[in-house]
Amino acid sequence: MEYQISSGIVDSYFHKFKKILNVDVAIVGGGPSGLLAAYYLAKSGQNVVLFERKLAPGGGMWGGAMMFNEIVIQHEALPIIKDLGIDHKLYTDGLYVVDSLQATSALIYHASKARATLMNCISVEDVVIQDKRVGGVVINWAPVHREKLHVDPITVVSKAVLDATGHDCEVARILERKNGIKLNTPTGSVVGERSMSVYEAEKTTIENTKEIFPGLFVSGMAANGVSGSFRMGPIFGGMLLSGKKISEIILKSIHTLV
Ligand code: 48F
Repeated sequence: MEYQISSGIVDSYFHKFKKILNVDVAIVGGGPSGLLAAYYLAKSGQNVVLFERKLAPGGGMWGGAMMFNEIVIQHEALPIIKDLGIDHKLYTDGLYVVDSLQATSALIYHASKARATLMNCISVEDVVIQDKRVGGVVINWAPVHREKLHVDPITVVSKAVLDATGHDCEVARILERKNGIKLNTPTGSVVGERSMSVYEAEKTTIENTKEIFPGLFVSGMAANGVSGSFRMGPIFGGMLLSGKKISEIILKSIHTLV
């Protein structure tokens, strides 16, 4: 019995790992925008992997606001909430309140059920450059980074990479720092996020959701971060709409590659 349990896990894990070494889309970061992009892309038949360095994907959605486990969604994002079967209550003026634990677990469940492969405890530390475009990611165990162990990584190739790393815009920063290239942002570099301005931030999150370098796409707070827009705190409609928008942009881009 002990042997079967261990070998079942090892066989199944490495089968899964092999499948994600060459994918259509590699998503970095399991916050709301990354998870929703994973859901829509997988649903439309793409081979998708999402890497999250923490034990649980979900990013900043679990914690609501100051650990009050409720979040707010504006009416524009209601079709997505309904699509995922998440309970919602109208509070005022087109703003709905949602239980943050139910919303986050629904995003994880639906992405996984649509057959996106979710890989936790893995950090993306670099990108692959092929033919002057981003063609994949370089990964390692998150504890290897935390312990600063000198261990070489593994490479995953993909047709598209999505930076959904939130406030830190980690993938875009690595690409820029290591390669001296120009990004499709107002300054050509990662501008960095500005202070709180909810209305403006929700609007620009969607506007800034785009391809910023051939093969590298941004969504969610990373989209606002690279283009120097504002933060918005515990309202999540922009994150969801950004995740949906980037899935459509990536799909189009993959079709033009073929
Ligand atoms: O920050 P996060 O939730 O991303 P998001 O989709 O949503 C932002 C909101 O949660 C909130 C907000 C809006 O209301 O302001 O902050 O933009 O999730 C990003 C995830 O990426 C993981 C990180 O642990 C988090 O769960 N992550 C970041 N860098 C890496 C990474 C990396 N290099 N490799 C793997 N995971």
